[in-house]
Amino acid sequence: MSQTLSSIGLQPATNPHLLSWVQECAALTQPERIIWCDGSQEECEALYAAAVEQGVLIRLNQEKLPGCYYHRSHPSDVARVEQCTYICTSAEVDAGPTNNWADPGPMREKLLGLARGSMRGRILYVVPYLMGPPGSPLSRVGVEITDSLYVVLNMRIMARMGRVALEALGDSNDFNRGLHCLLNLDPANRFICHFPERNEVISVGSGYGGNALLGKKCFALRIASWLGRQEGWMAEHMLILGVESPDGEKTFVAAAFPSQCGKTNFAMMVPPARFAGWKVWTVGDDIAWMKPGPDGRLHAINPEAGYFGVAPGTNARTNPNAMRSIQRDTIFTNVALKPDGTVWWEGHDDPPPAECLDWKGQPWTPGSKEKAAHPNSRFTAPMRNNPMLAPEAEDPRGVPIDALIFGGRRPNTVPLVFQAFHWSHGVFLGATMGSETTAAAAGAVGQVRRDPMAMLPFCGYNMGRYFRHWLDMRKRMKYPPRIFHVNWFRRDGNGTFLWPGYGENMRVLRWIIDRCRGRAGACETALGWVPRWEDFDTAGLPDLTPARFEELQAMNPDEWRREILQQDELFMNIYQFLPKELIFQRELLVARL
Ligand code: GTP
Ligand code: SPV
Ligand code: MN
Repeated sequence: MSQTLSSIGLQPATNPHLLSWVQECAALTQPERIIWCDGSQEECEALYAAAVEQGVLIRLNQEKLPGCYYHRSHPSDVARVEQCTYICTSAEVDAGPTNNWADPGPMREKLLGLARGSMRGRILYVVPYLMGPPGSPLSRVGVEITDSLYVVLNMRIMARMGRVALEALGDSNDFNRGLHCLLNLDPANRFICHFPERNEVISVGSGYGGNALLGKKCFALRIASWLGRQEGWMAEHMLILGVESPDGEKTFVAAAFPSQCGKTNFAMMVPPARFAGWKVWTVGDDIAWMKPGPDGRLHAINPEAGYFGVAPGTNARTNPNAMRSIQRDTIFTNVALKPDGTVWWEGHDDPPPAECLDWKGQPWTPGSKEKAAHPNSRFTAPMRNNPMLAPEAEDPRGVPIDALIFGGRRPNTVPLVFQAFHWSHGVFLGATMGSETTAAAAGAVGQVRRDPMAMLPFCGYNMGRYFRHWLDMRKRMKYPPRIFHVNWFRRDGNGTFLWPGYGENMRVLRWIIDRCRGRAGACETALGWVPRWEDFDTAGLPDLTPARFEELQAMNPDEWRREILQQDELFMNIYQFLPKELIFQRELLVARL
C-alpha cells in the first residue's frame, strides 16, 4: 500500500444512505482500504504522487506544463462503447427501440458477480461530486465509487468534487449512485449499465472517458434525461455560449452537435478581426441542463466544471482559448509524448516532432504510418483555466437561452444554416438530424447515421417519448428559444470543406442572434428560413463569393429525396412511439419540396 496516500481522505460521511451504500459496495468488492475524497489541495497532490508512483500517470515537464500529467489507456479501451451500453428498466418499452435494454434483475446479478472481490488489494475511492453550481435548484449530487485513480483525478477536474458535494447532499437520499470497477479491462467483460428507476449506474471493464467518468454521459445525460422528463426539465448534449456585442448586449445560445462534431470549438470560439469588439463567452462545452425559469424563458446550466476535449486538430488558430486552458493542471490522454516531457498531436501548432512516443508508447517519427495521437485522444482541463469562461457559469439561476442550434457533420445535402419555422418544426429538425460517425465511439468512422438531437447514444429512455417531451416543453415556456440548424462540414467536389469554420462560425452566429432579436432578414424556403447574401456578414472573407455562398446553402432535390428516406428509417423504427406532430412535419416537408 502506498505511503503517499496514508494521510489523506475525509472521515466517512455521516449521511446514513451514503454510508450504507458505500459499506455495501465495500463488502462486495473487498478493497484493502477506502478513501473518501474531500477535494482538497493536499489530497490532490497526494493522489497525483500516487498515480505517478503506480505508473498510472507520467508527470509532464513542470516548467512548460505546470500541474500537467500524461496517461495512456489500454489500447482496446480508447472510446465509448455503444454496444456494451445498456438501459435497464423493468419494462423494455421504457428503454425504447434505440437503446440496448437488459432486464435489471439478471443484469445487476451479472454485474455484482463481476464486481465481487474485484478490489482486493486495491483502494476503493469514494468520490462525491456536485453537478452544477452550488446553490442552484438545477444542480444534483452524484457519488462515484471507483478503483481507478485516473478516474478520481479526472472527476476532480470535470465536476465540483468532495466537501462541496457532501454539503449539498446533507442527509438526503437523492444522489446518483455510480459503481465503477476496472476489472482486468477485458472487452468481453465491459458493461456500462444504467438503472434509471434507482438513479444508479454500474460500469465495469473500462477506464476510459464516458464509460468511466460516471458523472458525465451516464449521470448527466442518460439518467438526467430520464429525471428531466419526469420533473419537467431537459438534459441535453449541448454546449452553452454567450455572445456579447460591442455595446454590451449578451445573448446565450445552446447547440447540440454529435460527439466530435464541434461543440468544444464552437463554445470557445474567438470571433475574427471583422468582429472587433464582439466577445464569445463559454458557459459549457458538452452538456446542458435546462429548465423554464419564472421569467418564462428557458434557463441553462453547465453541470460540469471542466472540459474533456478532443486533442487532435486543437491549435492556436482553431481554438486559442483551449490552447490557453491546457497549459496547466491538465491531464492528457492518448496523445503523443515528446522527449522534453511535453505533448503533441496531429493538427498541433508545433511541427511533428523528429521523434516521440506515440499513444501506445511506441517510438514514432514523422515517417511512421500510424498516427502519433489516437483520433479520440483528449485533454481534461478545468474550466477556470478558460480565459473566456462566462462569469454566469457559476450563476445558480443559469443563463436564459434565446436560440437552440442543431448541427451534424454532413459532407453534402445540408446547408450551412437555416431556421425552423416554429418550435415543433425545430423539434422535427433535431429529431431527423444525421451525422457522420466519429472516433468518439468504437466502430466505423465516417458513416452518416441518424443522431436525433445528438442524443442517440445518450438518451436514457424511449426516443419517441423523448421527442414528445421536447414538444411538450413548448407549453412550459412563454418565450421559447428560436431553433436553427447548421452544418460546418459541407464539402465541394474535391472533398474540401466549403466553409472555413472555427472563428468564422461567428458570421453564422451573428445571423442567428440577429434573427432572435428581430434584426436580420431571411427568405422562406422548403427547409426553413435562410439568410440571403445581403442578410449575411461576408466582409473580410474574400473567398466567400456569392457563388460559394450559393453552394453552401444549396438544396439539391435528389439529395433531399434520399435524405427524407433515411429519416424515415428512424421514424419507422420508433413509429409506435412517434408523436403525430413529427409525422405531420415530415408530410409538410415532402409537400413543400
Ligand atoms: P465531444 O467532446 O466528443 O462531444 O466533441 P465536440 O462536439 O466537443 O467536438 P470538438 O469541438 O472537439 O470537435 C471535434 C473535431 O471537429 C475536431 O477535430 C475539430 O477540429 C473539428 N471541428 C470543430 N469545429 C469545426 C469547424 O467549424 N469546421 C471544421 N471543418 N472542423 C471543425
Ligand atoms: C462524447 O463522446 O460525446 C464525449 C467524450 O464527450 S466521452 O466523455 O468519452 O463520452
Ligand atoms: Mn460529448
